[in-house]
Amino acid sequence: MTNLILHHYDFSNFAEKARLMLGFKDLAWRGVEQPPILPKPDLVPLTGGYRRIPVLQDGADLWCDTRLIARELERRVPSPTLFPAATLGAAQAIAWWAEHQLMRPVALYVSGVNAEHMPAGLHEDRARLHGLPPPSLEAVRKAATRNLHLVRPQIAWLADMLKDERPYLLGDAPCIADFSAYHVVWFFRGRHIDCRHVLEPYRHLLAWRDRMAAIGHGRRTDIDAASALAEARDAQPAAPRKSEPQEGDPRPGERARVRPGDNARDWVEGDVSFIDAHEIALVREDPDVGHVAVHFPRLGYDWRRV
Ligand SMILES: N[C@@H](CCC(=O)N[C@@H](CS)C(=O)NCC(=O)O)C(=O)O
Repeated sequence: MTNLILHHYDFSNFAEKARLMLGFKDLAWRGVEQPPILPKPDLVPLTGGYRRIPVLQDGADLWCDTRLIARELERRVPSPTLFPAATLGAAQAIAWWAEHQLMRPVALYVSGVNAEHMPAGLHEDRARLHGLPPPSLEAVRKAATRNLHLVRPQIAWLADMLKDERPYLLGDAPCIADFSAYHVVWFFRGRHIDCRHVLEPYRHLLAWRDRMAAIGHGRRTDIDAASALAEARDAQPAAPRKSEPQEGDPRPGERARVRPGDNARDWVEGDVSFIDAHEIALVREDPDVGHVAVHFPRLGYDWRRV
């Protein structure tokens, strides 16, 4: 019996990163299928407004964002490590680039090619997320070609990293750089129209992709959302570790709100229960699930005192 629950949906690439990290750590976990667009009535009571996928749950603790999920899994299962000391700086810089520069043009390219085959409402939902009006199918389709020109040179960078036949981006073992780049490459399989031909010129890249896929998803079973909500309701947030606030940070017990620093508009509000240079956790009370602790990474997120 495992306590870990992953809120995800099958075609989410960030969820694929989380599933693969769970496999790398040889963990058993339970999956809850969440909708890919709003409303998300079985997720928002847990997170207090954070809507992205995936979210990791253990009882009344929720970890938002795969960057923090990676750290939490590493804390629980240090070996094999996602963060080898020798390549830590390069690995995190590559991970940040892959998810913050490479991912969006890949998403727009693949979604554009598959414009007619995406789930109903997805284009509108994502446009709203970016503060844009609903796009026409024609506009979504046109974005594919424009973004392919941004995708190609960056895919070539990845291929160049692997040209000397090293098994993984930074050496003999997979690290966080591989997981963060892999899920972007995974997305090329598209939904209906396969986009993997873009990768075909790169033999070593394809071999790396297959090695990463072979890591697998660990031991997965599926449960329904009601069971996950009940587990949160029946639990209390775990006792927090000792906080190490930086200058200007809110202290444990202070009220604060947090949201992703890019285009998300919904703040999550609560009492700070833990804070250090990497993580901020807020305890909030929800009418459906009682007290829950919602953990966010620091980098890429904004916070305000309330
Ligand atoms: N930085 C986040 C990004 C997560 C993300 O953007 N996930 C996409 C799905 S792959 C998402 O949730 N999009 C909006 C939505 O599904 O509501 C992470 O690493 O978890």
